[in-house]
Formats: sequence, C-alpha cells, structure tokens
Amino acid sequence: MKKKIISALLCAAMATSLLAGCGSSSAGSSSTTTSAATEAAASTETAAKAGESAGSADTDSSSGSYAGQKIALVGKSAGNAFFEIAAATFVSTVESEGGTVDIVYPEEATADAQIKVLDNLISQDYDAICLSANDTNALQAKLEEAMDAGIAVSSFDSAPNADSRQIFVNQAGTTAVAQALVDAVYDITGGEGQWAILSATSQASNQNAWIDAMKAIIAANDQYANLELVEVAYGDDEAQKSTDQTEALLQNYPDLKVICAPTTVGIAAAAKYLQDNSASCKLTGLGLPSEMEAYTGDGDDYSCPYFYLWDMEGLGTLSAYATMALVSGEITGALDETFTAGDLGEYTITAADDGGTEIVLGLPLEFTPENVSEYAKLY
Ligand code: RAM
Repeated sequence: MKKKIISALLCAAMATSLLAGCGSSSAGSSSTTTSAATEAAASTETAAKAGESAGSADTDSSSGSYAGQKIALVGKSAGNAFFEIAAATFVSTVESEGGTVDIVYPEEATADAQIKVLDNLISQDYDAICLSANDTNALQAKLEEAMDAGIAVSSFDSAPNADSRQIFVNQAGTTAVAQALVDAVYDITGGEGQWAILSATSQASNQNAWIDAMKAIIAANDQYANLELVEVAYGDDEAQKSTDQTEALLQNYPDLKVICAPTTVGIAAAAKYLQDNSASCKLTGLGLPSEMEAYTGDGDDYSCPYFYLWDMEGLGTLSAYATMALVSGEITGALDETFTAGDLGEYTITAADDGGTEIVLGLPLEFTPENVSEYAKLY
C-alpha cells in the first residue's frame, strides 16, 4: 500500500520534473562555489505544496527583499555529487533573488574541520550560514556564536542539534525514510535473515537519525522479528573505504542477504563491488539514480533491485528559500510559521524529532528498474 502511494507521487513528481526540464548555467559566484553542472529550473511535487503566496507582513519576497543577501553554504566534505547537486539549485535560487552564495567545504568530514570553517565564516560578513552537519552536538558552541553575532543559521540534509540552528530542512521525514528502508530490507531478504548497514561517518547526524529510526521501527513491530542486523559498518562517505567495508561484510558474514547503505557514496561503491563480484547479497538504500543506473535491475545480473532518495532539486531550492526567509525576518524558525518557497509553494514549519523545528520537503522517492534511467537524466 505504502509503496503504491510513493509510486503515485513519484510519477507525478517525475512528470513535473521532466516537463520543467533541466536547465544549465554556471553556479559560480566565488572560487569555492560548486562546479556541478546540473540544476533544474523547477522542482517536483511535494506533500506540503500549497501553491499560494506567502504574504509576509513586512517583506515582499517577489520583488527582491532577498536581494543582496550573502550566504555561506557549508558541506560535509568535498567531492560528493549529492551535495553538489543540491548546492547547484541552492545557488541558482539565491542568485535569482539577487543574493550570493559561497560554498565552503571542510578539509575532512569531521566536526573539527567544520568548526574551523565556521570560525573563518563568522569573522566575515555573512548574513546566513546553511550547513550539512558532520556531528549532531559538537558544532553547538560555534553555531551559537554565529547566531549571537547576528548570522542566521539554517541546516539541510544533516542537522546539528536543536540549539545549534534556527531551522532544519529535512529532505523527507526521518521516519518516512527509515520505514521505506526497513520495508525494502524486509522485502529483499524475504522477511528473514542477516542484513547489514553500510553508513557514512559514525558521527553523521542524518545517517545516525535514519539508523536509529530503522532500529526503532524494527523493535516495535513483530513483523520484523526475523531480520538480524549483524553490523553497522562505516565507509566515511569515501568510495574506497566503502568498497573495503563491503568486502569485509561479505567475508565476515557469508550468509548476508542484504546491505542497506543510507548514503549515496556508500551505496554506489557497494553496488559496484557486489555486482562486479556476482555476490548473492543484494543492496538497497539511498542513492543517486545517475550513480546507480548501471546496478539497478531485477535478477542476478544486478546488485540493487530498488533504492530511494528524494527530490534533489527541491532540496536545494527549499533550503535556499528557508535561509533567505530567515535573513529577511519573514520567519524565525518557530513552529507553525509559514513562508513561500518560490514555485514550490507554501511551507509550514513543523516539530522535528529532536525537539527543534524543521521543514519537510516531501516523501522519499523510490527508484526502480523501470524509472531509474529517466531520473538518472536529472540527478
Ligand atoms: C551522502 C551524504 C548525504 C546523504 C546522502 C543520502 O551523499 O552522506 O549527507 O544525505 O548520502
């Protein structure tokens, strides 16, 4: 049933995306800005879409109250196509409103490296920092310092804790993502047997939230009682380390039926390793269709029957509008506030699982052998 709902939304989303087309322009606003080529002019359907104008009392977002905003976008680490795709639409959205974005990457995917980046940014003249956090709690002092200095702090993809941000843009509800992944593991294993998780870094806020939610879903429902999670392995969002971890999982657990990789880097590495080695162990998780197309299919020749992600272009667009609305004062990040995210329509700020607030973009999207090629053209 759930799958059918997701599929229906997916079809609507895909039709909208394909109709909108995939424009391309340079996102470069500084030397640190992403070189990702793909950006979309419009976004896909979302559950929260309402399509009416925000009408904030003291701002006029359509005529450039966002103009002149200077925003820093901080990634988890460099070289991740996932972030570059979302960043491209973030940049184009801010630029279309007359602002500028500098994209900054830490030297490695750690909190310490992000703290160094933040230190540097706080001393500059930014109106906002939007970041994808490498750690849930470790950035708190630095992000509070930023907010105390009058810099708006938003987050997308991977949230720092509730005290460290004004708003989090959640790509798809944490429980919705976890439920989709658990159901995929259940389906692909046939409802019983060993499975493992191949994650990003051990401190990654978003992966840990999904993993915790998956464990909670399994613990709460007897239907999943015969699934045995044997290990959570960490590939640190590095392709080689993710490959090595996949190999180790196969060696350590010869009966392993499924690996679930809730990271685009991990799933792509595992997909290649499993397929190249004709492993009987199958794969699911969160992936980019463009990176997974060659490995997605039915039958023994393919390592991945199906996998998930979300509307990538919408993620960048929504995060950009949320950040600009914070800077303009249209929102503060408080529960129940609303704002308009351009063509995506109106969004309402809701309660996040961690006690803070968030804006949920939409539902997870399912990528199958039937639709993966179409989506691979987009991201
Ligand atoms: C990787 C990153 C990112 C995550 C995706 C699914 O690219 O870890 O944070 O959201 O996977």
